[in-house]
Amino acid sequence: MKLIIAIVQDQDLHLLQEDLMNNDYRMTKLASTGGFLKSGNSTLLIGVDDRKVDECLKIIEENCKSREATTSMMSVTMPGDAYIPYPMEIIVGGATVFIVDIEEYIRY
Ligand code: 2BA
Repeated sequence: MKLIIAIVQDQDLHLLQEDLMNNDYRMTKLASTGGFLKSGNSTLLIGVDDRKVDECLKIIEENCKSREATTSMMSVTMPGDAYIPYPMEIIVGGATVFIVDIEEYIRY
């Protein structure tokens, strides 16, 4: 068994969860915050049989889209030590996925 940890954008969450539920996956959704943008995203914990990992990843890939985002966190140093924030375009990936081996799965 594996634990799939998928960090996804909030915009994709609803359809992704629906698709996973329709395909009989069990999951837990955690509200999370990206360390870089410091804005909200969602983390799904999905426990799956080894033979269903590929199918689950396909569902995640199909439902999660990359998007452009602008951040103004960067700054340039000007003479006199003034910091001027400037916008920076970044691409936020559709999903960041970690796959972890599960030693035991118990449901009481
Ligand atoms: P954030 O940390 O808010 O990052 C959002 C996007 O900002 C990233 O998209 C990436 O395009 C950019 N970014 C992040 N750190 C950067 C840096 N040091 N310099 C320049 N650009 C940077 P993704 O890579 O698709 O990541 C989306 C979200 O997935 C992240 O949100 C974070 O919550 C999570 N994540 C990504 N890699 C991770 C990792 N190795 N460990 C834990 N969480 C991760």
